[in-house]
Amino acid sequence: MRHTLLLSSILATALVVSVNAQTWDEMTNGGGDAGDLAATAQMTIGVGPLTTLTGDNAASDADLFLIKVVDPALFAALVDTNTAFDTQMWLFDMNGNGIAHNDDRTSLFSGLLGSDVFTTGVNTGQTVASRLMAGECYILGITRYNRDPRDAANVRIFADSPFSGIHSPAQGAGALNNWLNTPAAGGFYQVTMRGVEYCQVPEPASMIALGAGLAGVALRRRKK
Ligand SMILES: [Ca+2]
Ligand SMILES: [Ca+2]
Ligand SMILES: [Ca+2]
Repeated sequence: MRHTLLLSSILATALVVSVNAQTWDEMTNGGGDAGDLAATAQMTIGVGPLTTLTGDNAASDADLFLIKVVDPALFAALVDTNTAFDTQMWLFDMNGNGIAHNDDRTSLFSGLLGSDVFTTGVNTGQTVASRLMAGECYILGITRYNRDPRDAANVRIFADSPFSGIHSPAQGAGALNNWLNTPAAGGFYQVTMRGVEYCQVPEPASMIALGAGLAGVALRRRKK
């Protein structure tokens, strides 16, 4: 009985730690480069709100992450000004179909809000929120200017300008297939988000394994 209580409290502690972290780093949490295409997008795993995303932009890189939008109206993804380069931001569905793009929101840093109204493309005049469903996972991508996504026919998925525009997909554009242009490495980037959670909640088995690991630590400490 005491063991059950101990394990329960450890699991509760592990959950609280996960909720408080609220961050995802491409290397620390993801273990390496976030993929450049829909099939290799990096899964974010955790419990509760995901508020900060960090990573490293290599030469000719695109970093795609799977995130869950839980509140389309509140949705925000804003590149922080501590980022080292001229960013571009991309939002795709799970199959790589374009949803939204911005290049320069604040100075050269990108950002998208649920309340933004599209200024180009097939959804001109609609809000970004109207293209999102609560509880669905989407692909959020970061590239350095001017690495741009194209479909299998090498058609640009979004308009390239104006740079301040909120772009929806171009008429007839297909899903993400390749990236155009080859910028030098950009380095560190950070994105602050609202209305977003981790795409995947940890498996119960891994939570129990984590609890068991912590229990082992607790037992070893008690023996001293
Ligand atoms: Ca990448
Ligand atoms: Ca930019
Ligand atoms: Ca561009």
